[in-house]
Amino acid sequence: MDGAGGLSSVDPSARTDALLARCAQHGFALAGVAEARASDRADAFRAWIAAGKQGGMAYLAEELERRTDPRLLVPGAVSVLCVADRYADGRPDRRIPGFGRIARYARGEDYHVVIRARLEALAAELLRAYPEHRFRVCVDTAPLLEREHAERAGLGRIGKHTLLIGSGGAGSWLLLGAIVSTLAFAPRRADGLPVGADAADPCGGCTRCIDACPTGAITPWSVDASRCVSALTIEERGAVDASFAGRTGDWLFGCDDCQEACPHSQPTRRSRAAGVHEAYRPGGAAAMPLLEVLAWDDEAYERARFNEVLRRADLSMWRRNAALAAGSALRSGETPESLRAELRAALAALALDPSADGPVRDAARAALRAGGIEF
Ligand code: B12
Ligand code: SF4
Ligand code: SF4
Repeated sequence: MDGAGGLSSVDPSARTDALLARCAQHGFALAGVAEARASDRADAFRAWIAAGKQGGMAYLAEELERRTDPRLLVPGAVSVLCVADRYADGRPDRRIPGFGRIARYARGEDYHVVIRARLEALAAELLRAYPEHRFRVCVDTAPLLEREHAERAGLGRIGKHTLLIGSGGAGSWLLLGAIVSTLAFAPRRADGLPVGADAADPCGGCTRCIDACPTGAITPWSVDASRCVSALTIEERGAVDASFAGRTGDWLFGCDDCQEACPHSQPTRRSRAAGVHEAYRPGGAAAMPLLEVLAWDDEAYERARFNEVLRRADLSMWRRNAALAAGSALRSGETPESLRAELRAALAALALDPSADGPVRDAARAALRAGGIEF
C-alpha cells in the first residue's frame, strides 16, 4: 500500500485509484468519490422540515446546517467517499394470507454493522498513512445527506421515491455508507461518467412508486415520513394514528412497496449479475404469522429468532404492527373467511387485554373498524 501508486501516494488521483480498489476488495458493489460541498437542494430539505414531513423524527430538523454541508460536519472536509452494498435482487416475495412481511433490508445482518466495520477498517488504514487527517465514517445515523453525495459520486440517480437507483442495473436495493475526509481524493464517478455530469433521469413520466405507496406518502422526490409505513412501523414507538389501520399493507416491519413497483428494481438477468452481498442473504424470517405475533407475550418475544435489526422494535411495537397488518388482511379480498374470523377474534381479545399497552389496544380497535367491525 505504500508504493508510489498506493493509498499513501502524494498524487490524489493515484491514491483514489488505490482507495476504490480497496472498496472493491471489501466487497462494495459501488464506490465513488465526490467533492465535499454543500447540498444543492438544501431548500428542498428546509421545505420538507417546514411541512412537518419528518414526522416523529425530530432529530432531522435539529442539525439542518451540518446535515446540508459535510464541511460543517467535519471541519476542513474536502472529499466524500461513497459506497453501496446491494442487499436484494428484487425477486417478488411469496405472499401468504395472514402473514406480515419484513422489509428486505432487515432480513439479513444489520447493515449499520456490516458497512461500518469495513469502512472503519479503511479509515484506520488511511489514518495510519495520514495521522494529521480526519476520516469520519457515516452509516445512516450521521447528519449527512447520503443519497445526494452518492448521486454526485455517480453511484446512481435519486428516483421520485427519493431512493438512490444504482448504476449498472443494481436497482434501488442498495444500502449506503460514506467516509467524509479532510484528505483530498480526486472526484471519481462510479458510473464512469465525467465528474459533474448528470446521469439520465431514471423516472421520466413514470409514477409507479407514487401509485403503489399504500399511504400516499410520496410526491415526486419527497417522502412524507409522517405517513410512510417504514417510519410508522420502525421509528414510531408509540401510537400510530388510527386512520392508518388497514392501509399499511401486509408490512410488519418496514415497507418495500415503492421499490417493488419501480421498473429499475425488477429482477433481470443484468440485475441478477449485479449480485447481492452475502451478509444480507436472509437469515431469519421474511414474514411472520400475524395470529402468532398478536398473541406474543414477553417470553414469546424473547424466544423469537430475531436478528439485531428486528430486535430494535419492542414487543409492544410488534403487536401494534401486527394489528395494523391484520386490519389490512381484514380489508383484503384474498383473506379466506376462516382466517378473517380468527383475526377478528384475536384483535377483539387484544383490544380488551388490560395487559397490552395502550397503542396496541388502540391499533387493534382501529384494525377492527378498518375491517368494518364496530368495536
Ligand atoms: C430519515 C430516513 C428515513 C425516513 C424518511 C425517508 C426519506 N425519504 O427521507 C423513513 C423512516 C421514512 C425512511 C424509510 C426508508 N429508508 Co431511510 N433513511 C433515512 C435517513 C436516516 C435520512 C434521510 C433524510 O435525510 N431525509 C430527509 C429528506 C428531506 O432527505 P432527502 O429525501 O434525501 O432530501 C432530498 C430530496 O428531497 C432531494 N430532492 C428534492 N427535490 C429533488 C428533485 C430531484 C430531481 C432530485 C433528484 C432530488 C430532489 O433533495 C433533498 C436534499 O438532498 C437516511 C440515511 C442518511 N443519513 O441519509 C436513510 C436512508 C435514506 N434509508 C434507506 C432505506 C433503505 C430506507 C427504506 C427502504 C427502509 C425500508 N425498506 O423500510 C425506506 C424507504 C422509504 C423511502 N421511499 O424513502 C437507505 C436508502 C438507500 C437508497 N437506495 O437510497 C438510506 C440512505 C440508509 C442507508 N445508509 O442506506 N428512511
Ligand atoms: S416505503 Fe412504503 S409507505 Fe414508505 S414511501 Fe415507500 S411505498 Fe410509501
Ligand atoms: S417507480 Fe418510476 S417514478 Fe418511481 S422511482 Fe422508479 S422510475 Fe422513478
